[in-house]
Amino acid sequence: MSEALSLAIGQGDRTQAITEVSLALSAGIAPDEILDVMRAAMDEIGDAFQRNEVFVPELLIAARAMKGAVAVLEPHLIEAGVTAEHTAVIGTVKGDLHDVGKGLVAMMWRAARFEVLDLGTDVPAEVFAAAAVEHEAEIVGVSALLTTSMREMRAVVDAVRPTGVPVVVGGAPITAEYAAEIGADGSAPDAAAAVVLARGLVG
Ligand code: B1M
Repeated sequence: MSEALSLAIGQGDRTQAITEVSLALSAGIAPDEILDVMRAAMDEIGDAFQRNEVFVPELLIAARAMKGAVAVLEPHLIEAGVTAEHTAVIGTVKGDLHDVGKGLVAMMWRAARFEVLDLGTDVPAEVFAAAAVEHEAEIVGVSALLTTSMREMRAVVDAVRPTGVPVVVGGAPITAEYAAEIGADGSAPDAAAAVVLARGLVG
């Protein structure tokens, strides 16, 4: 499974990626194991991009294939029929269009019984703050994948602070030190850790 799925993501073949995920699920492979294969494939294409071996269109179609395949996995990762116990708002900062990792965090939070309002990408700080109030959120999640856009996180923390809702941050360039520096209430290196963090903050 892993080679064919990895290849399908790398080549941006959404249909094949979906087929491979369905086959892997039918073969009884654990959903989180399947997800690990897809994440590794995305890392590979990111590295190839850095070496100038692939370009933005290839990244884009790889992300589209990944999102299609994640949609097939989602119901298997989320317990059927669970009722939400907490509320959260999540989004990617202004100036940043990366949404695959943010989508995974949203999905894992839903699986952990959070009702999640996903604001999408390129979200201004004041929109996070307004949504936190409007949806009576217990936590605000902020994602950034670029060393340039991560600076926007400070604006989000500052905008949300008066609401009293805790803000957690994450994304490839984000460290615990950076989160502390901008006054965030926590950070997580991956979607599974984001669940532990969110649960800890909402009690
Ligand atoms: Co872009 N991109 N990209 N890209 N892209 C990166 C991030 C990059 C590292 C590639 C590289 O050079 N190796 C690089 C950033 C370099 C840097 O800033 N240091 C980069 C660049 C440079 C760019 C552009 C500037 C390229 C250009 O135009 N010249 C441009 C910027 C556009 C913009 O946003 N304004 C750009 C564009 C794009 C596409 C649009 C083509 C596409 C995104 C499509 C989409 O998301 N719908 C894209 C892609 C696909 C990537 C890579 C290849 C893959 C990202 C991804 O989906 N990873 C990426 C390289 C890489 O990551 N290896 C790259 C898989 C995902 C599961 O992981 O998002 O890290 P990730 O999420 C993880 C954790 O980070 C964490 O949990 C997730 C799951 O475990 N996490 C959180 C994320 N958010 C969290 C929030 C939390 C907690 C944890 O709490 C709230």
